[in-house]
Amino acid sequence: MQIERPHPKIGALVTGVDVRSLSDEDWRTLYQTWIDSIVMIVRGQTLTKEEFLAYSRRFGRLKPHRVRKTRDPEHAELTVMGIGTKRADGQVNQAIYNRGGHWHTDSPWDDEVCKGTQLYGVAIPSTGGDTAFASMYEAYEALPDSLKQRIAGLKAEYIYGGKKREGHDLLEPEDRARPPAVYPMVRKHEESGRTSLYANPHHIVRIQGMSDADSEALVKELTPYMVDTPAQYQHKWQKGDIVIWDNRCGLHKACGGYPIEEPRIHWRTTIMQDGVQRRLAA
Ligand SMILES: O=C(O)CCC(=O)C(=O)O
Ligand SMILES: [Fe+2]
Repeated sequence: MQIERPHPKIGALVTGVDVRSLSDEDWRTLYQTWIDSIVMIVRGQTLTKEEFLAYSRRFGRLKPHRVRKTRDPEHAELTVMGIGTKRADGQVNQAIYNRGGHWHTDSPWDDEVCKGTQLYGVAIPSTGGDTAFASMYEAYEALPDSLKQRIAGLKAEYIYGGKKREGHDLLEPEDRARPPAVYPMVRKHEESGRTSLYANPHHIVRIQGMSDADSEALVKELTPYMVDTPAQYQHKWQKGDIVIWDNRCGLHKACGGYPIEEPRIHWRTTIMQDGVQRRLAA
């Protein structure tokens, strides 16, 4: 097994391993590499859905995604991304084509902490379709002390799609009115012990205890620290890549820009963190 870390702050590329037959030592190394690098690519895999699920489960408890429409019919814990980018009338279905196309963390709207997300590249377009990642440890580090003090102790509320309810047509009607989940804006990672900024510009609805205008202004002030950090990695997919990212300390976005007539298909699992309190808005 070889591990490359081209950027010291974010990203690791693992080659020369088959995740179906890992030694205990290689598994421990992989897990720690992921915690250290925020986003880890394991290249060159050939997996069935069951094998992908079994490997994903090693990282933690899997949860079926709130978007029921894109769950695999036989495996609720597996979401199939990228099916149906074109509507019957030939128009682009933006909710599918552009899914994840904003800087965000996954499932901040869930009352349970979402530890990680794992994608397996099934069909990769010839150009475009990258996924970008940014370190929220570095975003926090870069904040001026005055801003660090202003956000200390603040909590924010999140719902699926944020204020604009983007992507709500992917949700079933009964899932559209769920209460917001609450997350501290400065968080200590439960495994690395490091501090990161958690503000997720896409799914946020408000910062608690602030007027809408003040809350919006503060998120606007924080956003450049999150999205312009030099601690970024842009992944160019290859078929057979498994990419896992840590939602507790990173943002990501789908970069789009791939030909609509070419398939871009990923299998996806959502990995939850146990032993942390549920976080519903009071
Ligand atoms: O398709 C991508 O590149 C990322 C999609 C995404 O944001 C997700 O699966 O959570
Ligand atoms: Fe995402």
